[in-house]
Amino acid sequence: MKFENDIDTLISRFKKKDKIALAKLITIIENEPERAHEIFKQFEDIKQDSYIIGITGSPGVGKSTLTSEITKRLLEDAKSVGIICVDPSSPFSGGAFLGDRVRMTNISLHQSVFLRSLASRGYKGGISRAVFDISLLYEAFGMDIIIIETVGVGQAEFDVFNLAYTIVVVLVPGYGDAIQMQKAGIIEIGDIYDINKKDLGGEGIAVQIEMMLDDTVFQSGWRPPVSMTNAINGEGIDDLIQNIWDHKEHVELSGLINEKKKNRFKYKIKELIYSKIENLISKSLINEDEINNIIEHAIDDGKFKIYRTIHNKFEDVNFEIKKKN
Ligand SMILES: Nc1nc2c(ncn2[C@@H]2O[C@H](COP(=O)(O)OP(=O)(O)OP(=O)(O)O)[C@@H](O)[C@H]2O)c(=O)[nH]1
Ligand SMILES: [Mg+2]
Repeated sequence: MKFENDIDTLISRFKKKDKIALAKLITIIENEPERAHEIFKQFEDIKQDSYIIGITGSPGVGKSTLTSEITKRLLEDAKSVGIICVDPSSPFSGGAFLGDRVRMTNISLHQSVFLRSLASRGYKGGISRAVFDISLLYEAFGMDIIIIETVGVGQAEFDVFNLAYTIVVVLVPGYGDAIQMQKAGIIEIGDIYDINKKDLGGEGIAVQIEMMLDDTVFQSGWRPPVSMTNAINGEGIDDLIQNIWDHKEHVELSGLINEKKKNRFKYKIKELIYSKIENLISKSLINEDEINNIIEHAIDDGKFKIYRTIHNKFEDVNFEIKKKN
């Protein structure tokens, strides 16, 4: 089959570090996740482990600018870098997608850098499936470092962080009350906090975070450090990178890295099962059209009658899941 050959040709070009082949394989994996295994089975002899860094924070805090500054420094150290930007076209940041492109174009032209932007919706098997598979491709390509940028709102983006080894949470001055951050759950996921746009202040929020960290018990023995950066002129970036290396060392020396690696796959397996179940449900129980049909009647029939409709429809539903041996 022609397509088979295409994959074979792409893979042999990929193994010679052809970035166009990498781009094409990513596209195949994005659009046809069920084919990913055909690609990955040809990489079984590859041992490369990339170190995976997640950078998260509200829209517009400077994640992309930081990512490109960090990448520039990594290139000076002769490291190769694969970048995945999730949801750069977020409606909150209006047009940031273009901004990402402009900011990141310079670095992404470099032979040792590859950048892929993903919208957070519209992927079969979900966004984290796509991010997981693309990160595997980057590893096979031989990237030393992988950076995943996400806006960290919504479950899908949070899930992405099961996939990274070091998570940098980026905040900016004026972001508001630290309690709000705690409520948003963002404070719990950081291994490192970075207050960007220090040219606009930021001492206040730094103190708040330090106080919050003082009140927290860290079972892993790692207390997240807090750095302050100006991503535009590069101030503080070296400190931030040092914090990343310190955390990497902690994760590696404590053996946590193996837990994190296992966790990536545990997460992957669960996700696969859930997506199979979801497929099964929408194929054989109820699809989007039927759901729309039911809610369409909710307005005419009244909100209480819909309870009866739903009850009647699903009362006798029973599932039997059989496992193939
Ligand atoms: N004053 C100041 N502006 C900054 C700094 N870092 C980034 N910016 C600006 O903040 C804006 C947003 O930067 P991005 O890097 O696109 O932010 P982001 O977090 O990637 O944004 P999204 O991907 O849309 O969530 C841009 O106009 C940057 O030039 C900084 O340290 N100081
Ligand atoms: Mg961005």
